[in-house]
Amino acid sequence: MDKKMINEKSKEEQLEKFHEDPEREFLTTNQGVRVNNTDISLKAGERGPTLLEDFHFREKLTHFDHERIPERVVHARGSGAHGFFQVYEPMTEYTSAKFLQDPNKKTPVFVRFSTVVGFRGSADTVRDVRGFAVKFYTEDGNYDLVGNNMPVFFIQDAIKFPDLVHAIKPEQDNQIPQASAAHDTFWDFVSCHHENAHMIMWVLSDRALPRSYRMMEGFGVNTFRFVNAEGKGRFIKFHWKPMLGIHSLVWDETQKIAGKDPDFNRRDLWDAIEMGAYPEFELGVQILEEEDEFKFDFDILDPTKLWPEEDVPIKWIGKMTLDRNPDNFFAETEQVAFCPANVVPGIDFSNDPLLQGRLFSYLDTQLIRLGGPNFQEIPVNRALAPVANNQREGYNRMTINKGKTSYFPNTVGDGKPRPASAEEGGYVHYMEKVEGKIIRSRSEKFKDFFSQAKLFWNSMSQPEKEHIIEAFHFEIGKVKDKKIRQAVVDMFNNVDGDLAVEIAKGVGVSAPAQKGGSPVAKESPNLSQERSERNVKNTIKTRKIAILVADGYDHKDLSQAMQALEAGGAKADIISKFQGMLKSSDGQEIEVDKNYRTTESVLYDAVYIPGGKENVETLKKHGDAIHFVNEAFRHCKPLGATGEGVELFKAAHLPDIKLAGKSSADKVVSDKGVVTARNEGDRSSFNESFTIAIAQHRHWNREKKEQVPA
Ligand code: HDE
Repeated sequence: MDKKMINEKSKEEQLEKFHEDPEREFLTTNQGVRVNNTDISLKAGERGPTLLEDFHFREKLTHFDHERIPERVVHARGSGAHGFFQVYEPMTEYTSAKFLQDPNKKTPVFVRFSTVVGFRGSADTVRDVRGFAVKFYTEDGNYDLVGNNMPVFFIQDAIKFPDLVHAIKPEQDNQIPQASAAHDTFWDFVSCHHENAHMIMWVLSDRALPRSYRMMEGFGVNTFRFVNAEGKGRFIKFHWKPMLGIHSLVWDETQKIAGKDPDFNRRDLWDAIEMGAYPEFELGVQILEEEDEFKFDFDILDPTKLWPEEDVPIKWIGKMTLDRNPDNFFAETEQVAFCPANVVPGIDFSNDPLLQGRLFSYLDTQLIRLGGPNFQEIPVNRALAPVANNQREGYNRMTINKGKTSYFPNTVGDGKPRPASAEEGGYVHYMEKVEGKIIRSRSEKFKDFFSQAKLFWNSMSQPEKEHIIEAFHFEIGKVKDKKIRQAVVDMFNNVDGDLAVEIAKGVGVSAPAQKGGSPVAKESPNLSQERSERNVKNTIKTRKIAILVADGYDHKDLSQAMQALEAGGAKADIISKFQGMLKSSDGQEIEVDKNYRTTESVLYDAVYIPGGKENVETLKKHGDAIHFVNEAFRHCKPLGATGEGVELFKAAHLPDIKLAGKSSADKVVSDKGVVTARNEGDRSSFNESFTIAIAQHRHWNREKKEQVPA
């Protein structure tokens, strides 16, 4: 492919060459021979043994027997999507990377989102870090930005990674528990490594329970470098910001979804792209001049630290749009191979000791996972930039290298392919001056484990703090060994004394003898999802709304609400006791999308009940409908009802909620995310208020929700 011709369609066109046509009429063997029977094996007599000469039978079974490859050591469970990236303005001052120069250029990307701990078939909504890996197919070669949805990491040095992963994965004797950190070995590891403290705060926060892959931030975590054409380098950190805002599920809900729809996040990503609601993320960079390297009270090479935005602002430099689902999960999402060492001219590494280890590990793991050194020839991994070198042979080599030479320098092959100078686009490593004794040690600033954990804690809103305490109660409550529980309480006493007391209260061990805590008083509100100024809370785009209906519903109510929801880009489902058609009070009909057996309130963002006397009388008798409303209320979701629909909320006994009464003075009542209107004239202002409530996502101010029987 001509380097200059790369556009957002280039990768799709390259992949097309490898597509098999599903329309083909005849079944064949792998040799292209038409098969005449694929149901009955060849036998010696009707009741006799199967014959070895049945080549089709043997080939079919042999292929099947070899269909599995090892899952990823970590990040085994994931979902992928194709898309493109566009920079906002030339970044020439900072980097020579070509895909960051021309705002008219659309560089194809493939993204894989993942959980970390669970096996390939585990549930999506577990408490975990999410992977956020992006492969840019640039004209200079592939660039992989292999990040997570949290800006820091557990450990400071890659040499500890096998210990961390062994501790957090299911325990080695009985392989329990699946996709969960809530067990002895993990918390034993944590309490033996206080450098985990900051990351644990993130993992126990709502960040670990994203509502959608489309609604979470992404971070490059490690410190990288931008290098411009003059060779000037600057330290950078990468950020991704979701255009739909940053939203989470609540813990109880995630547990239920894990059973009701273990593919929740995968389905959400797939459906959004199929619907044409393409997920979008802005790419941001924090840029730090080299002379400022030692300006901070943390070491900028320490991956357990973030750069507070108040000190180093984020510059938003471009946007990524995901607009195409993969054609084949295995071929693309499973076989894609990311590697932080895949960089292009203009992007370089730092001496972050975690990054340095990562630069080795990814290529190494692909060699076994994808069966040898030729995995970059797998279609999804192929560069769009031309590839030419003297690497040859190995398992499954696809390229047929022509000519005689496979060495350099040569005269036989006209000296080609030859190294390129910097001007010709050759990658030149950043010329950093390095000096030091060979030593196993880290710099002094790496040893401050608690300041940023406290910064994170200070930055949380009250409900977010409560969620973190509840998460500690779950995670540490599951630890059998009291010694470990106590060690965790004592460890977090170094972060915040009150937090340690609250943790101890829930897990049956002593509060610390002396209340401790880090002296840090600073806050960084953008670390909070609730307080972040860049969180988007003015759209209901792609939110899922459950509408509970029975025969005799008020047609006008229902159609007006549906119109308003759909106009805002939300997706409404009609839910009833049985699937089939429902009749309104004036004889209109509507088709039911789901019955109470096939869906649940946990799968929706909000619930709406239309009017209609008969409708509501029936709903009141359905335990499922009452439970649906109660559960949504308990999970702090927006609820809306019009006309007689308000009666269902009364029957559900929502504590301390003001509902619209019959007097016209009441009009639309919006109380803690519960929006109600009785009179017909108030429908449009109801729709407006309900939309605002949905855009808020969750209403944490329902103090008495614990009294709800859901
Ligand atoms: Fe990874 N990581 N990692 N990691 N990582 C892998 O590579 C590793 C780390 C991340 O969707 C593995 O192909 C080491 C931080 C993502 O395919 C493996 C260390 C961050 C993915 C590996 C880390 C990540 C991986 C397993 C510590 C955020 C999934 C399979 C030094 C910046 C990519 C594979 C995908 C996958 C090694 C820490 C992100 C074993 C040694 C920090 C998103 O190579």
